[in-house]
Amino acid sequence: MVKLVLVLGDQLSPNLSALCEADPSSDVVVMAEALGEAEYVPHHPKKIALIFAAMRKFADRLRGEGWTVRYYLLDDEKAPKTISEALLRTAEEVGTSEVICTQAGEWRVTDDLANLPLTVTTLPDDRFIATDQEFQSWAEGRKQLRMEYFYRDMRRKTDLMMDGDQPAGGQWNFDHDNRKAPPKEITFEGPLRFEVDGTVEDVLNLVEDRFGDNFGDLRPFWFATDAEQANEHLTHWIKYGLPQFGDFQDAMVLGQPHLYHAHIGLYINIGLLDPLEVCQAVEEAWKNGGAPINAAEGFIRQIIGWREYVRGIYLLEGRDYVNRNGLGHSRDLPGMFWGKKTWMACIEDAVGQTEREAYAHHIQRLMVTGNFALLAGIDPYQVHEWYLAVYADAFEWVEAPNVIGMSQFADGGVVASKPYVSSGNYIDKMSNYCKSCSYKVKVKTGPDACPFNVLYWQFLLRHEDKFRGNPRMAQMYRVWDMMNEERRKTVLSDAETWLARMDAGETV
Ligand code: FAD
Ligand code: DLZ
Ligand code: SF4
Repeated sequence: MVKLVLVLGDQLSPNLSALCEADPSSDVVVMAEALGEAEYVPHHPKKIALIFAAMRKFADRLRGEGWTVRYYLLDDEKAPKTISEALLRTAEEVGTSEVICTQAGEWRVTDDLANLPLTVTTLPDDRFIATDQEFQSWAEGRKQLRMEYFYRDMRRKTDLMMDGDQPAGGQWNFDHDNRKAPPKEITFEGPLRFEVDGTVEDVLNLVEDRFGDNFGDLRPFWFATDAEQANEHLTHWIKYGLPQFGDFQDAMVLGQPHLYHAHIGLYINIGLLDPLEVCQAVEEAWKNGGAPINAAEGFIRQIIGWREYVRGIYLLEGRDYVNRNGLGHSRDLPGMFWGKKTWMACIEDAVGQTEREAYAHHIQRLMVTGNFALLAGIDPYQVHEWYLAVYADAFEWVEAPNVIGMSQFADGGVVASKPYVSSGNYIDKMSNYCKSCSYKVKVKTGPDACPFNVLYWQFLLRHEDKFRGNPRMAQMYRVWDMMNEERRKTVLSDAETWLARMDAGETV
């Protein structure tokens, strides 16, 4: 019997397990631009355009390789609204009931496929380095699931940057070299930008028409949309960005969205680049003297460590993970996350570039927008939906553990051993934002005080029962305990006043 081979918008890899299992001479590939996928959160228009353009080009590539592809265009009058509908319709047309798919990246899609009245064979997604079973066995019986130990296993498994069974350079982790303050001069001009071709232009017109009101600028659109371009992008970054990637990994510079970051998550996550091959290319550059060890190790750790680890957590923790709210936060996400004016230079820059580029780098996501949402006590589900919508690389399996776990501590400490919170000091040390801010980072109370300064203490006090006993937070509570009573009262009332103004919709 003919089989349908489902290829989802983030499965655009020629060696996808479902494609490897099928027969191009008889089986039919199904791809669908589905409104349901485009609308389950209000995705950034650049993200939708990236996925649709890359899907169209991948379908052409498969046809060129001899596959029969049933591709549903979103603007077809009778376009199916969901992936399930596309499969059911094609099954009827072709006269089959058999579907092969590769495990989807989201529980939502996995469940939809499992509920189809068709025979669906699901294959593992072997584009990941760790199998589901490997992660489960690693996690079993451990009290704490710390990424660092998992990462070492992945180094051994891939043999990346290893000297026999020992890490190259005698250390597993060179993170202490990767926290330099922002550079005065930036020598990397940023990611390669690609010309809009006919396929991309068609998609841009469609996205403009159907999703033009979503938060985010569609144009100028310059992303890579096929494997060839993504590889060009990678080669360019390895040559010009990687050498300084490690040093300035945690730095933030006003008006510089990418610094030395790879801008590669979006391409890996939809299958245009293979994570292991990307790491091998980086290792090669290091071996040839094209990058220092702290840059190469730091980058490889993000991919075979963090990226694999968060996927393992997503699968392990199950469907309910995105609803966790361990700190009981319930404030609504304020307008400044959707571009409303704020006087906070750091938030304005991080949100502004998110609006323009569907991108922010890790420290902006964690220590600016994430830190703010956590300190302000925003409902973590709303924070989760925001991150899932606005970043071009956001898919729930990777976004949720980063947001619900690492950033919002809503999972009660599965991912992080303590909340990632800081006062304005950290942002001042790692960026040049505070120099141009209307607030004063050195001022601790009063109308000019940096909001992070007062919200930080209010957060610690709000959750004293949970965190005072955490040895990694003891120092913070000691500082609070040493503050005089009058000062403490002022800090707390300033925090309340500021939050009330924000909740009332004032520009803060
Ligand atoms: P680089 O800094 O150049 O890093 C290289 C690669 O390492 C990334 O492309 C990514 O594949 C991987 N990586 C680095 N850190 C992580 C991490 N914590 N988890 C998983 N992979 C990692 N990453 C996503 O891919 N999708 C998301 O939706 C996403 N949401 C995030 C939300 C929050 C609150 C935080 C704190 C982090 C999030 N991350 C997410 C992780 C990380 O911020 C992005 O992968 C990174 O910023 C992408 O930019 P880049 O490709 O320039 O990364
Ligand atoms: C994110 C996304 C979007 C916007 N559109 C589509 C689409 O039209 N068709 C499709 O197959 N996939 C799309 N995707 C990616 C899916 O949402 C993704 O496969 C699931 O979220 C699982 O990771
Ligand atoms: Fe952000 Fe505070 Fe610095 Fe302003 S002063 S940029 S609000 S950290």
